[in-house]
Amino acid sequence: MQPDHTSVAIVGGGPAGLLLARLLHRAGVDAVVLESRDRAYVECRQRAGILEQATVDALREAGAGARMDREGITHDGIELRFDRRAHRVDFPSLTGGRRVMVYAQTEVVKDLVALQLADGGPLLFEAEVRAVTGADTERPVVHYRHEGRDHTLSCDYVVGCDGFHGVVKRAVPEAVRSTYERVYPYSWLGVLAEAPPVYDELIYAHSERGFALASMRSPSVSRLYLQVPNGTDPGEWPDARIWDELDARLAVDAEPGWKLERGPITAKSVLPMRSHVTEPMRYGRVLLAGDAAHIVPPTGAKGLNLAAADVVVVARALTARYRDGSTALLDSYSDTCLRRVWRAEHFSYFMTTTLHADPEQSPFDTRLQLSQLEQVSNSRHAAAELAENYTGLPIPD
Ligand code: RFL
Ligand code: PHB
Repeated sequence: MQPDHTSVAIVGGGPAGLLLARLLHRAGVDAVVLESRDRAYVECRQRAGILEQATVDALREAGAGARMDREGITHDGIELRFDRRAHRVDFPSLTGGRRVMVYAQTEVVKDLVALQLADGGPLLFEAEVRAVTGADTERPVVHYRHEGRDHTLSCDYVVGCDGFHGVVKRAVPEAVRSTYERVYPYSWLGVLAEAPPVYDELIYAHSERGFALASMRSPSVSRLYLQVPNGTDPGEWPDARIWDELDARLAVDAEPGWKLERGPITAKSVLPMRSHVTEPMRYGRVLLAGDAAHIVPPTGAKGLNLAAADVVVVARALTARYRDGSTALLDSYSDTCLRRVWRAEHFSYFMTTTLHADPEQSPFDTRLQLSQLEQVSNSRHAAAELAENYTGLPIPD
């Protein structure tokens, strides 16, 4: 049965849309989630891996904390490698006790889908939203296609959680919509490998050969990334070339002959790097959240966390609206989120441009990067700034 009316229509069943659905369900607000892809696709899309404390708290509040608390791995820092040296940034001592958790986006999505389906919460897969009309009226309408037929869903509010290529942002008229964008001159080759993680925390490496990141999914699965030129075909990177390049970019003088433990590579993909913000994040009865409104390059591990923070703010605003008729939080939604979004945009840009080798880069630029990384190693203030941004700012009340 396709519902034809609800209080809140949520477009997109990624982490933002699913988390919002659970938070609204807990607050007793009706919502329907429309997701264009099928369940298996949504659950297996390989993306982010690091959760900030505020995201962990939101998942617990949504009732989705049980498996995360059992299987997630708490990390107290990251290692920076540059100039063939390693420097660890210790989060708790620099931030008054903050940490991050390694728990993959695939698992977050699986947990949220299972919860939503377990109590019959409306979640339609393969329901592709084509347009939203009436954004500036009291009864916006979502037009979607499901099982070969066109349908409409009328509602009080539409929340566009439909990612960067989503359609909901088109409901904001061009005359009021501003976009800000930067495209980076490099991409990441991301691989999953059945090999134990290199180290018990993440390693972010600057090298003249380009950036490398060693992350993990579990005690036996590594997630590894290499900077590659835009337009790279993953076929140009046979497994041995990937391992050799990781060895070279992660090498430090203190451990001569050090090599990663190799294992079968089970997935390979290339991801372009882009920063993008759409403003405002609300127009009339339409709100944008997560990648639908902003994306960051993944170097700061912020994408999923920003999406979670947005929907926490949306959920509070809609809960207040349905509980006591107050629209104050809806009115301030865009400004509240954009302040946090721009901080994360800056941090992601900083991490990206400090750690990657721009193809146009001069030796002067490389010296500046190394000086910046030295500063993080030598100055408690610089390290604390990095740690504070990496572990994430609190979500404002
Ligand atoms: P998502 O996850 O893109 O979910 C949007 C959902 O909307 C659906 N959709 C529609 N549904 C109905 N009708 C339509 N017309 C629709 N159009 C789209 C889509 O099928 C999808 O299910 O956005 P959300 O929920 O805002 O979550 C954001 C995060 O997914 C994202 O910020 C991060 O994954 C970004 N990101 C990474 N972040 C990190 O912090 N670390 C990473 O390593 C990392 N890797 C990545 C990433 C993003 C990637 N993308 C988007 C290309 C790797 C990739 C490949
Ligand atoms: C990941 O584990 O996929 C990951 C971790 C940290 C990042 C980006 C990606 O900055």
